[in-house]
Amino acid sequence: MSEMKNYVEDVLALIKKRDPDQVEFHNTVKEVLTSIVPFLEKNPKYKAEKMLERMVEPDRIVTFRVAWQDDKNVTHINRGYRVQMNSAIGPYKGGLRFHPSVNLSILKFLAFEQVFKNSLTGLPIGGGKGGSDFDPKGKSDNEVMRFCQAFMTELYRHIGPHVDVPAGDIGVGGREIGYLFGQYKRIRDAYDAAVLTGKGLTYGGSLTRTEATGYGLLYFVKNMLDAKNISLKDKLVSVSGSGNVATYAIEKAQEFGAKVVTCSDSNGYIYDPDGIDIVTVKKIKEVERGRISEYEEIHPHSEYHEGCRGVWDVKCDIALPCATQEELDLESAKKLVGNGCQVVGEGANMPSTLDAIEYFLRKGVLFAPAKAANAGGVAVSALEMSQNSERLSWTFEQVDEKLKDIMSKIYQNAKQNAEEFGDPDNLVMGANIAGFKKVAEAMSAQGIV
Ligand code: NDP
Ligand code: 2IT
Repeated sequence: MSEMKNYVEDVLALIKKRDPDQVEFHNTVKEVLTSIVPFLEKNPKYKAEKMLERMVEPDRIVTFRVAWQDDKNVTHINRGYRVQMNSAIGPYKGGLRFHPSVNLSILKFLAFEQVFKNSLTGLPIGGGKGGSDFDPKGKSDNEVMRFCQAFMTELYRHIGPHVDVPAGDIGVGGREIGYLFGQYKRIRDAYDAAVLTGKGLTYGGSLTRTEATGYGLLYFVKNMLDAKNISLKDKLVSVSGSGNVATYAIEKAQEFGAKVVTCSDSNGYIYDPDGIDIVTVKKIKEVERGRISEYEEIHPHSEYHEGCRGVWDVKCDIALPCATQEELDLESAKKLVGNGCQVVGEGANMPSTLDAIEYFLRKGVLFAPAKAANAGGVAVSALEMSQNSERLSWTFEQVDEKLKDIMSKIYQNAKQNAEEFGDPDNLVMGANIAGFKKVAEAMSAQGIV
């Protein structure tokens, strides 16, 4: 084994020894580190500087108690977290996730991904992630508000426009950001607009932020397909999820002329042979906060199937996993490829398992990895921070143009690095090297920290 492969293996062994239960974190670190070996071989100084050991250890982790009362005055206790992973190139930046599955392993994996994703955007943002095991499902608006206020009552002391800027993720959308912002403002007694992104348009939010991740995913996939002279027009697309990312991925895929035939939630999936009706999805999920099974009642020709993994059994040309981590395993990957799928674009964070990614690459599937393909959301978050600093609001078209440009640059950067390091279609390696390079250079320049 080469010296750098050994180095990577040693660091992977170290994180497993330190935190044996953090499987999601181990998986994402393995994906990144094993793919940057060719870069490390050309830049041996990073081994001498113990760069990998430094990068896998968060700057700091905050965990705290969140006590709140439901509408019946019953007290509940949840756990809150913020993982401040790396601030080499800017203030910590990354979403908050409210979901019962949230734990330190999941947040460390998300924060680690975020560091390199944010680096790829070309904008000055470091990486972090946070959240809680609170489940917003079935809670009243008032309960969500009280939870958000209790959460921010502790979080506020750890964040700030130049320190750490949270945003949304699973279970945290415009409603939650509004309640969080209100509480921050009340405690600080100052209007620090850029302390959170994904804000409402009436109080410092950016146009296009809601659409940015889904639209950005399609801009990235289009760049990847254009380079191969493949058109999105009339392609059959399977999307998983029906939340923020999935909704706007479906909308943009349809604008590009593709036919999206599926969407899903954690209970099951919809197959609509006529193409998913995005107005219905928005009505069910954004307005009524309902379940995707209701789609079938409105469109009786469609089919609802229990079990979300079945979504990958549907024949498609392009698969866009936009729900959650490790939702697409090797078995699903084999089904997709067996049914003729040639393109995978990751809207969610780490939706494909490591063996699924390896299989896609081996089979010549054009694969757009999450940290590059879904970076549009955080990129527009950074543009929201810029607008807040300027005290100006840009138009939808202005922000959308910048988003397109950023996604195209991310694609080119990943592609160039894939070519330079000898595996031209391997955008996993290309994106990881491109993202790593900037953070490593910045850390190196700042001394031993
Ligand atoms: P939302 O909360 O808006 O939607 C999440 C969707 O995924 C819902 O349809 C949800 O279904 C489904 N889902 C959640 N957990 C599971 C699960 N365990 N199994 C199956 N389905 C599940 O979140 P987002 O759309 O914002 O986030 C989706 C993904 O995209 C996440 O991986 C997130 O980290 C990533 N992402 C988000 C960005 C953003 O700007 N929002 C930016 C970049 C990445 P249900 O209603 O049943 O829970
Ligand atoms: O995973 C992600 O990039 C996000 N959830 C968006 C983070 C942000 O700060 O906008």
